[in-house]
Amino acid sequence: MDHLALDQAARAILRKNDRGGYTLPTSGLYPYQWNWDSAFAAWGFAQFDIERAWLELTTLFSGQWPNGMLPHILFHKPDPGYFPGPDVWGTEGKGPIPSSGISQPPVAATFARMIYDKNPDAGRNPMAALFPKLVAWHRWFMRWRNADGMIFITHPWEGGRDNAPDWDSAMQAIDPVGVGDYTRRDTAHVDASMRPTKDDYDRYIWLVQRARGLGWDDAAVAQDQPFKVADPLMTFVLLRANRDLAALADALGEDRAELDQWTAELTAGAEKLRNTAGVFDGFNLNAGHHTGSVSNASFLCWYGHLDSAQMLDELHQAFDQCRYPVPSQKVGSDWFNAKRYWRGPTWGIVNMLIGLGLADMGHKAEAEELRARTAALMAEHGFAEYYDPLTGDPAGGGSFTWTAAVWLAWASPSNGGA
Ligand code: 9WN
Repeated sequence: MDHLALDQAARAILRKNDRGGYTLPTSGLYPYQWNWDSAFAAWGFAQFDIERAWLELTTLFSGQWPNGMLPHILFHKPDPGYFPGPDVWGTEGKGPIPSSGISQPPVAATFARMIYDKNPDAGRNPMAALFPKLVAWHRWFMRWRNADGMIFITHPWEGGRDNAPDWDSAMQAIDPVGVGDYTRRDTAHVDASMRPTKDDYDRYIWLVQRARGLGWDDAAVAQDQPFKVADPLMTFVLLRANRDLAALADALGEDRAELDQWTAELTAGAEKLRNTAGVFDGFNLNAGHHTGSVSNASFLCWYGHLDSAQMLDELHQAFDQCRYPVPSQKVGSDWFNAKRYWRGPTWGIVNMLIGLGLADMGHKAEAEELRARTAALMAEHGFAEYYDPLTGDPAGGGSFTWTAAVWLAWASPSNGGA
């Protein structure tokens, strides 16, 4: 297929997964609206239907809780195909529509800015309405997920990288006693070898039950959850998003002082995520140590506008080791598994964020190399959820919204590259 035919195929995936005001990540495996998936979907739609792009973000924020938290899943319509559903989360009365009780990486402000810049006339009204909601969401992170400028997560699902090795030490410290019987649905859709293990799932559900027992109270969850890990992806993503929100404040004539202060705080905090090897890494707050992992999140430093010669060297190693970088775990590490989700596979969305950061920071050759290899991966292996970084084999769900969006907005030769 040439790239124009692939553009058409990617648009068709977005249209097929469209449920009106929101887009499913993929039908079957993920039958609801997911937070960061929708932000990527909006940026994909913006390449050919700007109105639909704004609608995606507007619908996402229709699920925002009064405390500013924007849930990671909005259960617009019941669907037995996914576990855990609203009955397990037990968040009744917390938000305007049924939802999970945790958030997800705040990429929305960055894409809102890019969509706005594409067509400021079309964007003025929806952006003006979204601006205070984005500020409230970021303020929620700065208040309840902020450890001295490092953004932490209280559940692996909150970080969007469910079974990343960054969480292993914190997960192993949990004894999921009393979690009870439950039936997973994910392994009915996808081969179990590509998904988190039962040990992981027991802890995922146990952590949900525990936060539910705390009444989803922000202070109690932030203080008492045994799982608290500062996350490079979350920190770099919010850092970048605060900067983008400040640029939007200028465009809308709003005050940016608070946003600039957050940017300064997170820039200082991100430095603490550098481990002794010079790699940006998770930090287990309860245990007080880095996790020792070189993940694809480590390479988001440029996206947050921090440069690092060490990370550039790691990136060149990843280019040498993998035909289709960037692996979610370094090839050769004890944790590396080419097919198991966030423990090795390559993810198009993270590649795009890395590529945008590299281009911003003047690493044009690396940005273009990454874009071209990601384009080859998708052209040869379709729009999968994730891929084996060595062979390119597609893994997880197929016809995936955010992968199609990444093709349209970044990887496809049609949009001029990085
Ligand atoms: C749990 C939808 C989501 C992504 C996450 C990804 C995966 C869910 C799951 O799918 O997580 O939220 O059930 O595995 O890890 O990043 O948003 O695509």
